[in-house]
Amino acid sequence: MVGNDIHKARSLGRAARVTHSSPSVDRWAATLRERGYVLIPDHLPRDTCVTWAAAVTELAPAGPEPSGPPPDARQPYTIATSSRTVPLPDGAVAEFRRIGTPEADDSGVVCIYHVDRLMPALTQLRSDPTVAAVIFAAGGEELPSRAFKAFVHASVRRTQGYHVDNDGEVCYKAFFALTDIGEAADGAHSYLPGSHRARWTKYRNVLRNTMRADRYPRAMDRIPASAADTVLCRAGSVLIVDVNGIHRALPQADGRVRVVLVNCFDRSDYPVNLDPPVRVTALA
Ligand SMILES: O=C(O)CCC(=O)C(=O)O
Ligand SMILES: [Fe+2]
Repeated sequence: MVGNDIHKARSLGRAARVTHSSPSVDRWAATLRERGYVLIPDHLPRDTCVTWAAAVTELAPAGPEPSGPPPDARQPYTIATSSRTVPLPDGAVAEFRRIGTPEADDSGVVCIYHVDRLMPALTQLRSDPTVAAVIFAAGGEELPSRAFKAFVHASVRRTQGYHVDNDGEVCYKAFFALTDIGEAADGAHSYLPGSHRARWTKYRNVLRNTMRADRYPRAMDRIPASAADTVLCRAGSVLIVDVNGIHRALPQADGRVRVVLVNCFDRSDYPVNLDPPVRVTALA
C-alpha cells in the first residue's frame, strides 16, 4: 500500500496531459485530485433517473432470497461467502449481500451486475464522456470501464464501515444517483477528504488491522468521523470517487430506498474484475 501511495503521490503531483477538456472538466478534475471525490450535480435529467430507479428495483428477483450458503463457498460476483447470486436474463446477475446474517454489514444490499444488459438505455452511462474526461484529467491516464452495476439499498440498517477498496491500485468509481439522496439517512455516500493520498490515518488503521486477525484488512474505522463529508444530491447527479480514499455508504433509516449505478474504472490488468475492459473515450 505504501509503495502504491508514493507512486500515486507522484502522479497526482504531475499535471495531466489532457487533450479533450473544458473549464468544467478541469474544475471537477482538480477537485477530484485534491479531495479524492467530486460531485457533478444534475448531470442527467432527474425524471429519467427516477424512472430508471423504479425499473432497476424491479429487476431484483421477487420472492424469498436464495437459501443460505454452504460454509466457505464463494460464488462469482459475490463479495462474501454469505452472499448469494441469482442469474438474471442476458447474463446479468443479482447478488444478495450477506443473506442469513441480518446483523452483518451490508446485509440486505442487492447488487445487479451487468445491469446495462437488461436496460440498454443505461449503456450510454457506461461510456459517459464527461465522467471519463474528469477521471482522465485527474489521474493522467485513460482507464477502461471494468464493471457496471447497480446497488439497491432498501432500509439497509447496517452498511460496511469506512474502508478503502484496495491496496492503492488506480481505481475510480462513478456513482450515478437514480434517487434523491437528501439526508444521511437515505444511505448517502461518506468520504474522508484527502484520504486518497498517503495519510497517517490510513496507516494507523492498517497497523491496527495487521495486529488483529479477525479484522477486515481494508477497514478504516479509526477516523475522525466529523471530518468525513456526507455527499447529498438529487437524482441525476454523479459522484466520482477515488476509492483509494476512505469511504462508505451510510446506514439507512427504515423505509428509505437508494438506487445508484456504479461504473468502475480500473487498469486493464487489475485482477479483481471478472469482465473484459470496455474502452471509454474521454471526449469532453
Ligand atoms: O454505495 C456506496 O456509497 C459506497 C459503496 C462502496 O464502498 C463501493 O462501491 O466501493
Ligand atoms: Fe468501497
